[in-house]
Amino acid sequence: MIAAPAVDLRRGRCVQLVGGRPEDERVSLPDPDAVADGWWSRGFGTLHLVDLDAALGAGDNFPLIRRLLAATPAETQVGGGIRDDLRAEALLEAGADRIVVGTRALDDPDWLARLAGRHPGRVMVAADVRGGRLLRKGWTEDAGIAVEELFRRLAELPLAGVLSTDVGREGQVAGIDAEETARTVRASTHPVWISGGVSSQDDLKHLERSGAAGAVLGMALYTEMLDADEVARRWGGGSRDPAHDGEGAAASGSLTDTEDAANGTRTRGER
Ligand code: AMZ
Repeated sequence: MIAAPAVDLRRGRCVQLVGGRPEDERVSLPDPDAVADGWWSRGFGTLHLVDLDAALGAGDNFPLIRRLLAATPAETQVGGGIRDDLRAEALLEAGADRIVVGTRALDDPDWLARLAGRHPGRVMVAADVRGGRLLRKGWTEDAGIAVEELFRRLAELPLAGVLSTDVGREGQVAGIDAEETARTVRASTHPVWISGGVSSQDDLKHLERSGAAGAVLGMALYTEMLDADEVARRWGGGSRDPAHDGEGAAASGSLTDTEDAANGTRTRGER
């Protein structure tokens, strides 16, 4: 299992919201480039980027995302406001390893099938859930479909995975619903990433035992409730030990990196 730090972007800053509500912004950092660099250098090999303005239909952070994708050696998944081919293709061309689609994937199964068919293994579907119901448009509207039904619809598509976010727990640092997340992992034929409320190493161990492919970490990392170095060592998906760098790069298939043991910095290799 991989743990990926969330880099949620709003008005050019890296933020953390509680429950996805823009008025409840608890973390706001002015330099997302430095944040992304920081997670990589602490040992996280995958970053989860979200354009909150685009998800909420209030502008976007596309130039910033393009810059982050160009600069980071990390594997990346990007979501938020991907509702047409233009934006989906632009993000993939800009270097996103995977794109995460929510609203349009729920509204338009044919569009999703075509997108996934063109980019097998590079599209994830976001299942943003509150009380068993799926939400759309920045978590502001009920999508009118149940999670199980969505998973049934997705079963045959060549997706990279599904990302299940427990909206009610997002930003609360109160832990996951262990039973519910295990049920979600079992319900999908695709690799399942879990997001929302992941706050402790016990949560991560539980998700790993349940068979989750990944966990997205937000508030618990930014508030240092989770020890980033410990988490990265076990679940970062890369190793800061130079002896393992070649191995990790080969396994991920998308990056080669080297670490200068003398000064502890990583240099970017070919993607
Ligand atoms: O915090 C929010 N209000 C929020 C958020 N984090 N709203 C949407 N999102 C994320 C979803 C998913 O990864 O978790 O944006 C993505 C979906 O966006 P869209 O535009 O495809 O529905």
